[in-house]
Amino acid sequence: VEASIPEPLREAWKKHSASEFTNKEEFEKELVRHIETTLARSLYNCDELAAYSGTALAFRDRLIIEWNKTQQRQTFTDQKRVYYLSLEFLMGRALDNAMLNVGLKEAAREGLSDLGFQIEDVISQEHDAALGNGGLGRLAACFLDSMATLNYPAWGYGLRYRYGIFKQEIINGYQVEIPDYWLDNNPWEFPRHDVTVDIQFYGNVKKYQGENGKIAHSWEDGEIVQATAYDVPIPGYGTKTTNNLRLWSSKASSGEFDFQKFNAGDYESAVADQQNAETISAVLYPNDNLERGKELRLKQQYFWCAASLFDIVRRFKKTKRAWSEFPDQIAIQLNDTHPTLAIVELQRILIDKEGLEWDEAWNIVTKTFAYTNHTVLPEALEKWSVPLMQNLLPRHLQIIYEINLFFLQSVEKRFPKDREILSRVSIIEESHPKMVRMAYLAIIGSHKVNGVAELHSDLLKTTLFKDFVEIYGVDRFMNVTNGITPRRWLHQANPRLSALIAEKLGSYEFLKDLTLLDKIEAFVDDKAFRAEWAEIKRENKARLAKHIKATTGFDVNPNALFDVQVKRIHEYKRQQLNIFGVIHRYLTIKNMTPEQKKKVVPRVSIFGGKAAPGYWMAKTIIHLINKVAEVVNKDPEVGDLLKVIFIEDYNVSKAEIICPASDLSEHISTAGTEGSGTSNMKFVLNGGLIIGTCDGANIEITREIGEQNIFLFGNLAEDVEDLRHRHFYGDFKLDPQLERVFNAIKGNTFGDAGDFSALTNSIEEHGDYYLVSDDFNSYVTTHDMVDEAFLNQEEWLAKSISSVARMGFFSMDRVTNEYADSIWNVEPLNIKEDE
Ligand code: Z15
Repeated sequence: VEASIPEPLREAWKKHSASEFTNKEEFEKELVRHIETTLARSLYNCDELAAYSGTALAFRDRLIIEWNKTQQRQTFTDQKRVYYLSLEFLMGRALDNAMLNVGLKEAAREGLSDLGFQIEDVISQEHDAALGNGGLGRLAACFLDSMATLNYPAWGYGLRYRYGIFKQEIINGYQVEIPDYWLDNNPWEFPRHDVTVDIQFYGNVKKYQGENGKIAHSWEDGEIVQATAYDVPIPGYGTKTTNNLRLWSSKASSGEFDFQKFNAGDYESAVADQQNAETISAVLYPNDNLERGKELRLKQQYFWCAASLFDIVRRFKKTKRAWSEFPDQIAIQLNDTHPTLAIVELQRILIDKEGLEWDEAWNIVTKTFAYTNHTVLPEALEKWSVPLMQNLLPRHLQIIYEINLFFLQSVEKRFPKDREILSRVSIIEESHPKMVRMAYLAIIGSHKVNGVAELHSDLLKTTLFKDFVEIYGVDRFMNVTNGITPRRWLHQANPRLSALIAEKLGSYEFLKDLTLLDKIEAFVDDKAFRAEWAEIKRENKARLAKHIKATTGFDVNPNALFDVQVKRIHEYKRQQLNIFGVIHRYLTIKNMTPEQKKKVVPRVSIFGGKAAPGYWMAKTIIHLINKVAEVVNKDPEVGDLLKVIFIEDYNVSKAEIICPASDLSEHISTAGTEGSGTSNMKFVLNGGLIIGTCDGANIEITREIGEQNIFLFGNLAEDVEDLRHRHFYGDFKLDPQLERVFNAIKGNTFGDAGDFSALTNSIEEHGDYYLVSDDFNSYVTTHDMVDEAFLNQEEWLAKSISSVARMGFFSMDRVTNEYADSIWNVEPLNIKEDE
């Protein structure tokens, strides 16, 4: 059916086309209209939540107009598009971002004030969109922001989880998980009930004689679940481009199936089918850097990949181009191995549905896909059991075996004398049960594979993917060091710092070209500038102190050194090292004379982060932090010299308060374990210094800002294997200062020592895999150097300013352009004012 209005009628249409508000007056009019009509409220009945909804609806209207124009223009010019497939998008709040991007936050501030509201209170009504776990999900969100800002024709594809990452409460020192139901009254999504795809599961494969006598395959029977599209507009900063994030929601297929059962009186089973289908998009798996091989997770992956591929292929087919042009029109980026089934699904569509020859199809597939790896941790690498896949996706398993066969044949031809290489690189691991190695499949099905920081990409090439470098050559493997969007992580989170920089540089242009920041280094000795810089940090710390008081009841002194570690709780990220260091500090202070105490730099040790619900050791670390806080914070011998704070429910909007308020932040993973880390960049960009290991992007941060501006410590990645090996053979001696810490824990200083024995045992008895003891001395002496440096506030300030000045490299825009040039081969498309 043609849905387009015929030419002669379009004049009438255009005359009434929606228009955009552009100033305070027009904003107020839109706000009141939405409150009085869309929301059916009035000035006698308007709380902050209603003011939020009205404001969001007003800004949403603006975004929608730009979004429509962008999509029309992108369709019309029909140039190459990027599709970013990610199982996680950790978006945070949308309203503040929308206001800043369209340049009308000040108009909204004044308008809201005229009508009786404070803009900050209105903004904070919004519920975070938390469809992600940590770094990987937030990176996807930064990608969307940057691709829109740089005018790339790009879509995100993800799952519309009914429940995002759980909300965390701390009760008696323990983490408790609360479901995060976030969808009620979400103004930012548009259900597309007309955009649906039927997704098949289970069933079996039939062979038949195709038209030209060839053997063909069809996947029959099984179950059908329906995917419905929900679209979220993604505005760029200072541009008309508004891209699309399409999230799929599952429900029972609107088939006769349920009705038959229903009519036959089998109500229960009809309803059960319904619930079963809805379960697919019900909840985000709350593991970060861990894959557990559950069937529902595989269902989520296939459901989302198949719906997205169907949508992409449908859009391509409308252009009536030849299949060979597919990779010239479409680039698909795989965010980790989670979407690897998309490779198999495209191959299946091309050979089973569209009748292409295997080789022709495979050539298209490999030119289309590229894969980003985010970790070398073995427990995070996805493997799916062959029997599981055989049952759920029988045709896909056949195709995987076929891909593997052709691949292994080519390897055998090239390395005829190497007996072991075939079993090493086979997609199928010959274990019991057999497993499908998704990373290998992703490499074989892609034309480019990248890691997320230099060390990480080097490790990929020399360890995990070594054989594949031999097979495909080193050019298939590359590094693109991660970045962050300066819009959210500087301008939005730290408006005063952003304004100060803009004042010195003469404009906000640096938000679009972050390398311009280097010009503020010229002001490093400017007295007034320095004073202002220091005052902004103080104000940000006072704001965090207020938040801490309101949420934990503890008073913290904004003049103390704020030492922050916020990220997912994981043994490899070593929050245990941090809390042991805090205990060490506590014990040291308690042994001091009053004279010695006068020289101590007061500290607030701030922690935040979620543990995966089934990760016992991570939960034990949270418990210990909270128990230490209880003891330390009420110890009169310590007073203001040390406070320990655990901030509940760390998420994107809390990060926006915390990052601008740190003096020092901790990025202390065991060397060689963190892919990149991205909060390290956020903290430095906000004028905080960091203490860190030579790991992930800490290394490039050091290169950019200079060794004198960072506190590095600990063993190097190249020495980790050897140390672990030595521990394994009994060559282990607990660091004496750490021993003092353990003795305090074992003496029940922080409650029942039995609660923490797993933690101390993992170090003393089980080989200290993460090298906590090996790095402890280096860690505490480096913290002493931090204190020393903090005493000289003028020096500290200079470090802070020149670090920020040199952070240009870590803009997400640099990252996006690198992907665009060296992986996607796409060009920006400007959306003009008059279209
Ligand atoms: C995740 O958040 C990351 C890697 C993963 O493999 C999974 Cl499953 C989740 C993180 C890395 O740990 C972190 O170092 C990196 O900065 C981030 O991805 C973005 O690349």
